[in-house]
Amino acid sequence: MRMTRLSALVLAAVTMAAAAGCGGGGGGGGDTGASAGGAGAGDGKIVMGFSQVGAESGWRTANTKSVQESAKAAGIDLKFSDAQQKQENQIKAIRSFIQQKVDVIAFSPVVESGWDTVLKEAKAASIPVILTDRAVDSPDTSLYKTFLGSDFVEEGKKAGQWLVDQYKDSKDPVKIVELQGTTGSAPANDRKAGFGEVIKADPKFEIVASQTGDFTRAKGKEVMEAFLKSTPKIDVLFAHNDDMGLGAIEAIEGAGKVPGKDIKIITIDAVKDGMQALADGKINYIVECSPLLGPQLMDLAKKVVGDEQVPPRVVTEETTFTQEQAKEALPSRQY
Ligand code: GZL
Repeated sequence: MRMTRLSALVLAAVTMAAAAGCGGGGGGGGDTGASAGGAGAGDGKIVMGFSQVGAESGWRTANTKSVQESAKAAGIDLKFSDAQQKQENQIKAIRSFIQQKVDVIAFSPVVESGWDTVLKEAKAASIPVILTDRAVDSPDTSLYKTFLGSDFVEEGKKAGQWLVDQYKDSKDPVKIVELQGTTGSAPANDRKAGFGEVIKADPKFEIVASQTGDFTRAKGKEVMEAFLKSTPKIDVLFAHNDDMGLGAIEAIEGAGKVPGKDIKIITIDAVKDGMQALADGKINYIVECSPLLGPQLMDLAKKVVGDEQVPPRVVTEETTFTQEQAKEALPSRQY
């Protein structure tokens, strides 16, 4: 029987559809969610679930912009969640990404501990996880493919070394107050450790007060006001990020003192507002912590989804700035 043209076309269409369904190349990708487009994107695009800490600082805003712009440029479908600095919101977001069968999960853990259970759920669902910006303290490193971010201990050491160099010819006591980042976060723990390790070499350095300002300008101002009331003599402020340092500057000026002169200030990040204060002489030294992690994150995601090997640790490149260097660098700063 001669097959009519219509029957032949119908048969061809049915055959092609069946082949596509078996290959799992499109949406669904079976129940592992591991193939491209695992979250039903249907268009073969990688789907990334990203849980962001929040919007607490200029650094975070720049980091979010970098991730979102890089996902778009990489053709990655980004499902973005802002946790408002709450761990329970990040855990909820990760569980939601697992339910949606995304191809890869990336997140910046607001604190180091308490992630094993939800990361084991992602592993059981065969969804690879990338840590970005901050680390977790889980001993089971099989729970994530790689950690992309700064070496916060090194950042703290750079801050401490500048202080040691500044006071190398002085014998007088140097009274330091410290504004710590978010309690329990990797940057707060490690910056404190690195700074303390360097300054302990000389007993003239003493941290007379240390408290969290939660990486925000408002809290940094509030805690610095308390330090100024309770601490008779302050020579130096070490703030774990620019935003807390900028809040502290408001408190110092409110107390009738000159920031950068009466109280030397060292901060970490090098966001635009911090660099401006450095150039204006209100901050004395800034250790850079780059938020521009987006491009590297998307490259790592493509490799991880493609089952390619990735290094377990990717450390971001960063430098330091004096007041003079800030004046030169400001015009070309991206964030
Ligand atoms: C560091 C990042 C920190 C920044 C803060 O990588 O996690 O969080 O230093 C930000 O500005 O809030």
